[in-house]
Formats: sequence, structure tokens, C-alpha cells
Amino acid sequence: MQNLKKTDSEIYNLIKQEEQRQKDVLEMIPSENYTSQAVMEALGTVLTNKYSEGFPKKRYYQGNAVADSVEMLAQERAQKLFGVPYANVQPYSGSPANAAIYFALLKPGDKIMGMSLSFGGHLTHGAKLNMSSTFYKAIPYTLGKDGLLDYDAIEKQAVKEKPQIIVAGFTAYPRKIDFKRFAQIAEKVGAYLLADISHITGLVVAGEHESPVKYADVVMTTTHKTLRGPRGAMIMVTDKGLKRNPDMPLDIERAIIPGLQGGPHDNQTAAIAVCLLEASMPSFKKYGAQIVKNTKALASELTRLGFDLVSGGSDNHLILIDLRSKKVNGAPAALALEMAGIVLNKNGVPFDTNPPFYPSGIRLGTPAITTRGMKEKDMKKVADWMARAIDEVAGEDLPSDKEKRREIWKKMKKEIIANKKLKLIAKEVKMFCSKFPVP
Ligand code: DSN
Repeated sequence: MQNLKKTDSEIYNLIKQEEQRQKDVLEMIPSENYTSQAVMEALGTVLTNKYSEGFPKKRYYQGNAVADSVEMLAQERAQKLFGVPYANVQPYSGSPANAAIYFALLKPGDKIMGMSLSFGGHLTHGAKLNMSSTFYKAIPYTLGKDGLLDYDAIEKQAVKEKPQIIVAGFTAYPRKIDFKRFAQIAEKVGAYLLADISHITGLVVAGEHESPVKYADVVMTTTHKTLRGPRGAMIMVTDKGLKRNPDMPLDIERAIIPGLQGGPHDNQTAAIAVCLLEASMPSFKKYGAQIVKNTKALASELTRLGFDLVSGGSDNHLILIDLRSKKVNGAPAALALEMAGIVLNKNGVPFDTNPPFYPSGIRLGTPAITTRGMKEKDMKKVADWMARAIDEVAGEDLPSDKEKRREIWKKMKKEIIANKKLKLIAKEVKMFCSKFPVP
């Protein structure tokens, strides 16, 4: 980055700081990962200079022979890897991809039935203030008391509401998803089934989670989570979807452009192609399997240390911890862990009575630390550090009164940032992390 250093030392220094931070800590936000250098290199290329509105062989501007080849390669790799007849690799990210699907398949006012945000759905699955609930009617479903999907309840609700689309896919669900059951429900009410597999794509590719391709009409995934690619997303139409609506690919293309986006980011498309190639290698299967082994090892260690895991454990890449039994709110817990070198996020738990900014839980995952080469035995250390860090803040819950909460939180933040024991853990974590190179 010598040119960047010379031209803009401020940005150069900030990027260097971030590079160091990513090396020194346990990155445990379940939607984050470390891309390969090959993906990074594809992102930082002359492809960023090109405008390619349209699709391969149907562009509005000249000079797109290479952009066509890049995009077709990405499409072909996606189709082969997921076993789908159509893949669109142009969405800038997951939110615009879901918006494009709705735009293509629904009319304003149609019903979108997705998991409620506070139970682990996504903003674009019908959350308040999101376009998915302002232009469409959101029908939120929730989890059962046990923190698991209650398919019978979802079916009952679908029969009553008759949504035009059902979204199956979550951001904080630690268990496997029964896409076959979702398909039965969607078929019963005549709804499209959208499988949003953004979180679990890498596991699907690795054979660690059943693929929704047989069951869903349309599949959306981001490319930067367990798939380990650049930021971006793909919309895939399945054979089932194509049979039901042969115009779906064209409708999706029109929804992308001119509907929602302008020119695709060709450098991003190239990087997606690279990550799809990497994901087709046998080593990626091993990676996916290790993610699940690590999560299970971490879940059992955390349980042994007295943490209350939503649904009692995990089958995938993430864990959701309900901290109410530790008498600590998710906000101070996440800050204490960050100060200890463990980066994850505060998160609501099912039936949370606390607000999203001060939720009752934390969410963590193993995709990024597995990329660094950590194994089951290392999860014991991670769990120990987590328990030590949480001990520093446990027993001091935040009050529900807004004014009092603001005051106490301000004081708590200062104390957490100054806490010497947390700093000591961060040193141990840093030393440990130095043994696991980032790609
Ligand atoms: N922000 C992502 C996550 O963390 O799950 C979802 O888009």
C-alpha cells in the first residue's frame, strides 16, 4: 500500500490500525470472516473503473467484453456450486438483494411473512421502518418458548394470513432449519418460499447444513459471511422456482436494474467468483466441518461454565447467550468482552423485554477464528476468557428506567474501559492470537 501511504497517510494509518486489530483479537461476530488474499486482490483492481449496467452480452456501455467474462464466470460457478439454473451476482449486498426479490415477485401491499427481528429475523424480513414493512405488509412469526422454530405455529399463522412470500433464514438462530417443512407450509398457502441463507451458506456448501435448493423457489445469500468472500450477495432461482414462474430470472434482473441498482461493481463480482472457486475446493468442506465442531465445543464449554445458551446449544456457526441468569445486560457484557479482546455483539434473546440497544444477550460465532486455524481444544481457552470477562460485570444489571440506565451505563462504561483484569485477558488473548495467522 505504498501509494496509499504517500497519497493519504491518514487513511493508510487507519487501515493499518484495523489490520492490527483484526490480528490481535478473537473476531467472533458470527457474520464476519477473513477473506483470502486472492479475494482482496480481486477487489483492489482496475475492474472498479468500469461501468457495466445491464447483464452479460446485454450492456448499455461499450468495452464490457472482460466484465462479461468475469460476471459469467461468477454466475457459472454459483450455479454449479449450489445446483441452481440461474444466479444473479449483482446485488451490492444482502439488503438490496432481498429488496430486489420482493420488487420482482410482489405487488405493493402484499404480505411478507418473516421471522420477527427481535427473534433473530433480519431487517429486510419485514422489520418496522424497513422498506419490507412500509411497501409491503409484514407478518412476523416468532420462536417457541424453547427458542426453537415452531413449524406448526408458523403453519397456522400462514394459513390464517395467506402471505405471498415466506422467508426462511435467520441471523441469530443456532439450530438447523427444516427447509422441507417450510416448503410444505409455503405450498399449502400458495406463497413463494425465499430461503435467506446468508448466515449458513458456507455450511450449506460444505454439506454441514441441508441445502434449501430442492425446497425454495428463490435463494438469497450474502457472500461475506461463512462463504468467506467479499461483501456482496447473490440471488438464485431454483428449478422449482423456475417451474412455478419461468419469468422469475428476468423479473429479478429488471428489479436489480433499472429497478434498484445502477452498474454492478465488477471488482466485487470478480472477488465473488474467486470466493466461489475457493468454496468449491475440498479444503472448504473441511473448513465448514471445523466451524461446526468448534461451535459445538465452545457451546458445551460455555454451558459447563454456567452460561445459559438459547435452545441449549448449537448445530451451526453461532451461539446465542441469554445473560439474564448472570444478571448482566448484553451491552456491558459485549463491551467487557471487547476490552478483553473478544469481539462479538450484544443481541436480543427470544421474548426479550429489554430494548435492542440494551438487550439481554450476546451473539457469537466461530467462522472467523476457524479461518485462523483454531480447533476444538482452543475453544476451552476462549470459553474461559469469556467467563472471566463476564465475571467482571456480572451481578450489575442495567435498570429499565431510561434516565437511570443512561447514568449507570455511563459510569459502567468508564469502569469497564479502565478495568485492569480485562486488560490482562486482552494481553493473553493477543499472545494466543499471534499463533494463528490471518490469511
Ligand atoms: N448484519 C448481519 C448480521 O450480523 O447478522 C445481517 O445482515
